[in-house]
Amino acid sequence: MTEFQNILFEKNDGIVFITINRPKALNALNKDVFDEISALLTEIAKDESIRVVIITGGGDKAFVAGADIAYMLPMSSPEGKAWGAIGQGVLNQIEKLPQPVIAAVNGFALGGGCELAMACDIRIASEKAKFGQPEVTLGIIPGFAGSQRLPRLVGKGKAKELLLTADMIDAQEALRIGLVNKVVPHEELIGAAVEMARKIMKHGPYAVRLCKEAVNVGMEVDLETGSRYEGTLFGITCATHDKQEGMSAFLEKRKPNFTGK
Ligand code: DAK
Repeated sequence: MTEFQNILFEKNDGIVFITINRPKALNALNKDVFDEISALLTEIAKDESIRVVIITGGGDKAFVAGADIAYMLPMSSPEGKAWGAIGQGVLNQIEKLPQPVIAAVNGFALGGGCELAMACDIRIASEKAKFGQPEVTLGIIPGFAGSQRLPRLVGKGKAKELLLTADMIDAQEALRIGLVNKVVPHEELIGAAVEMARKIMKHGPYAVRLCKEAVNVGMEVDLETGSRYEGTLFGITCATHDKQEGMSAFLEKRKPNFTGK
């Protein structure tokens, strides 16, 4: 894969680690960062040997402290709209990636950083992590769908409170309101993300992909339409080798050997 300036990536045993790496600016997001993440995700989506992606932040302070404020300061209205489309596009790419994506939130996840974490399938937070949508303190509103994903995760009332007060919350509060799945000691963060990745990787890769898709699609439509969609995907799994293997293994009291076919 290509060399990058703003992100690091490493592939190990079916897991790809992406590190947003601009620690001097607390990993703030600009177009270059998004272009690099997008190019890497395009490659990852095509690579069936990659089973889970883990995203974290470089340095010891931040996951991502937001969109880059210096980059946004001179933006005109059309430029701001275009910038929003770039960020939303990459976050949608994360959400729709065939493989599950885990955010390992190692510090500040503010503004665009919180939005990035919310686009991931699962969020594991270090006990040092802090979350917030401080856009209104800058005279703007979220632009990478934070006003849309936050209420879907924590409910309308809590989302409005966080968006309107710009309060920064700690990892335990994020856990309490359902913004993160798990909080772990800081030094155990990557280990916890890998442990969860390995748990997912034990299962049929194709089934895992379709499960992610069923939830993503179902959350945006009514229950009946979502259930019908789930039924279609279930039907597809019935045609797979992995379904034969998984069910035979259960009946034969052995571990399944899934191939993703
Ligand atoms: N952008 C640029 N630089 C940042 C940054 C950011 N978001 N956050 C931190 N930095 C830089 C600081 O300027 C500082 O740089 P130097 O002065 O060393 O050159 C360096 O990182 C270290 O930061 P601090 O010195 O401030 O570190 P502290 O530990 O004192 O404070 C902090 C950490 C995270 C509490 C603080 O840095 C902070 O409040 N940062 C800003 C957080 C923030 O407001 N984030 C939200 C950004 S707004 C849209 C599209 C996108 C968005 C909105 C609309 N449209 C298209 C409509 C998204 C908006 C955002 O994300």
